[in-house]
Amino acid sequence: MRIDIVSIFPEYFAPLGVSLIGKARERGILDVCLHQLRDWTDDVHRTVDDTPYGGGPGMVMKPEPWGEALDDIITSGAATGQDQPRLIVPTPSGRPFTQQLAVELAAEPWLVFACGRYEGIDSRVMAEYATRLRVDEVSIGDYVLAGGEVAVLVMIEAIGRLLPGVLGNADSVTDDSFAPGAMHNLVEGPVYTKPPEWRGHRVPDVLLSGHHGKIARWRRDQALRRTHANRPDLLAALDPATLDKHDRALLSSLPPAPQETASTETAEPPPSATPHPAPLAPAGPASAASGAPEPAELAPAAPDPAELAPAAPEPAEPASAAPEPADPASGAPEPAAPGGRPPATPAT
Ligand code: JD8
Repeated sequence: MRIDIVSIFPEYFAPLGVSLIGKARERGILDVCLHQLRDWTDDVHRTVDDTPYGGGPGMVMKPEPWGEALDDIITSGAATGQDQPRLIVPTPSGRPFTQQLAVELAAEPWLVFACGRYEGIDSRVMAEYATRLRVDEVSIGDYVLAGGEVAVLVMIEAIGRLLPGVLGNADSVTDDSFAPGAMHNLVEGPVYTKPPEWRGHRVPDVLLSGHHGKIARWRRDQALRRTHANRPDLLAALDPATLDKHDRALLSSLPPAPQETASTETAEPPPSATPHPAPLAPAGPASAASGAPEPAELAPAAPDPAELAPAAPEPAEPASAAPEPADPASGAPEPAAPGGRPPATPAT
């Protein structure tokens, strides 16, 4: 698969040189081409934004640099024998990016991602390319980002791991929570590894029992409890035909109307902000519900005060004239932190 990304911050995509996606690129499964949108401007300031027609806060990305950039990129692919790409434009007003869409996009030979900033891209860009390509405006979730770059990282990780040869057989894609399979429409339960006791926390005995039937049943119970606690929306959408007698008995033993989700269709606020009791939830850090702060409210229609508002019609973000960076597949090692702590580099 070929992926082109157009952004005023191509440095944002350094993580694509690392881990699963970095390896897929080394193996030639994935070809990622980064492009600096400002390379398709012709003024000395490399201007990509202008004031919004109709007034209002912030700035809008001008159509001309996008047109020049996308025309060149599409032509370059056609020259290398590729067909027309699909154009993906992240925006909070787009259609939801789901596992189903990730699967669909993973089957495409060529994707182009257009990363907006400021108040977004002049809508005529999407209208123009929709006459030639399949264009999807897509949202990764109900919260407000400052631009499309992080959304594209999310989508490429979800798509990239579905490409043939990217995951080992041990990580088979087929048992994903949202993939078609046994735990269809349920989130996964807790997982454990050695040692059998850590800081006084025991691994549930059933997992050490070697009784495969009991283990499968216990795991399904845990998945149902967690789905009930954290994702009542998924539970409500469950096909009752996929529930056995034991499932139904378990679910009816759980308290009704658990905590609020991040759903935007909530008409009225919950009667109490108190976290639900979850009397049967497993103890320990596996319970993501406890202590979690309230999710930020989605307010995409309101002007975003968090956004850096430019005082003048100049770029709000510094016009880094940096050329597109070479793929930093391996950075310099982190310096050791004082106090003998290991560096705060997450393992992959
Ligand atoms: C692209 C500009 C910020 C958008 C004013 C400040 C996706 N799930 C998602 N949340 N936010 C985005 C997203 C936000 C973006 C851009 C994606 C380009 N912004 C603007 C309009 C309202 N804010 C996203 N996918």
